Amino acid sequence: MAKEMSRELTRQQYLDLYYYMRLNRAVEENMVKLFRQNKIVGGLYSSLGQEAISVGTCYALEKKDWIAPMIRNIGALLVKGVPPRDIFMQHMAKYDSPTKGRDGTSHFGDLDNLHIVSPISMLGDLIPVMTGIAIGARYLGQKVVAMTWIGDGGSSTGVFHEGLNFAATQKAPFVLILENNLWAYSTPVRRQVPLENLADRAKAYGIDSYIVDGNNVVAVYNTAREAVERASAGEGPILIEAKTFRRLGHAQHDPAEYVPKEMRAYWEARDPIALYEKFLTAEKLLDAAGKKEIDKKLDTLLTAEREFAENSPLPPPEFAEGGIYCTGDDCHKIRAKWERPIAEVTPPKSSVTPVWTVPGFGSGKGSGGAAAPIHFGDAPAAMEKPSENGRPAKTATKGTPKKAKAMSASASRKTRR
Ligand SMILES: Cc1ncc(C[n+]2csc(CCOP(=O)(O)OP(=O)(O)O)c2C)c(N)n1
Ligand SMILES: [Mg+2]
Repeated sequence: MAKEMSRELTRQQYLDLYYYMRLNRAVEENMVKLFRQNKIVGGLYSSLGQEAISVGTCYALEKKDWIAPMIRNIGALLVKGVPPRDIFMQHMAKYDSPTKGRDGTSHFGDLDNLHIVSPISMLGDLIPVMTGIAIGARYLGQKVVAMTWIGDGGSSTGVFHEGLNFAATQKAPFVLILENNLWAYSTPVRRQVPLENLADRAKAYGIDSYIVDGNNVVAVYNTAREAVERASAGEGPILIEAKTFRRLGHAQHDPAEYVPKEMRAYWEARDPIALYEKFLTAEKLLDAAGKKEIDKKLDTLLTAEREFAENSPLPPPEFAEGGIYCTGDDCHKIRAKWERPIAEVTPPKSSVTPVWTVPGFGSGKGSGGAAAPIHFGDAPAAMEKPSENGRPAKTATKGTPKKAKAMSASASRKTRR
């Protein structure tokens, strides 16, 4: 559990968390209306009751940090700075949407400015991708943290385990939020994982984890902030299990009649926004007038954003044939942003002294016929004497009996395995 759940926030931070949770909910409520008017062309997922997780975790990041949201993380997109109109237009496949109408849900990102990687539908795949972002950024000299989210169901995919293990071995500055909302489609978590706490999965990779009440936005924020600071300080990846409940079906088509009534009633009484309003009122951070002001602000904003989205045209048909293949600079201008001298990691600095050479290795037609150096393994080969610096002499093969040479080569292969 988080050590410092009582970390004090500024008044503005408390109010920001409230505003973004309300915005998250209002954007999704607007989309339900659009869906029922047949204006949303793709599937529509809901994070009702889970807003504290998307908002509290993403709010713990800085602008330079990277996220990859999943379907129930619209709140994270909003905190990162995506305008609601982009979310509306994306779902309505409008021409002015980030993907210019090519997608009907939230498969879009912003690599240049907001540092958002587009979601990948294959559950778990974002874990190795975001690990790559984290270690790639470290290589470029950037001090950033990468974050993504996964469900209880998604935590049983193979790539979840491969990815988290890879992140752990690389000590990646990466924070993984596991939203345990008790259901994966119609499968209850207890029927797919023989664990009480999914945070225990972290033990298998030797990384730290936290368990947090996913319906308490301050607890979520404090836990995420601590994890982000630790990952950023080089402690390696951290897993946070946020316990919550999926209040609606998997998507709009699913009435979720398989959810026991008592379970629903228990969680409905723990609505994260209602709980937080109580806290803010008790702490005198919000009163009726303040709440009214936020209601009005949200209403004005979302009316304008929705109107903009509705007035955006659908893409022209001929547009469908473009943008299929990357055509270089006119497709995108992604360039590595070095924040350290490239010379630090490019030859000759980064080259490795050959450990030993094997005659004939790599001496194909195109080569000069010389023995190629072998870089693998730092253990001395069985038939070679270590040199003074502890490494086998580079020229050990010269004058070595044939048999010994063969064994030397096989020893190098063995070391590699
Ligand atoms: C590898 C993979 N398998 C199956 C699916 C289909 N699928 C999409 S969402 C989902 C359920 C996910 O449940 P969970 O991870 O608990 O997330 P939640 O929907 O509860 O947020 C499934 C099976 C998928 N997208 N990817
Ligand atoms: Mg789930």
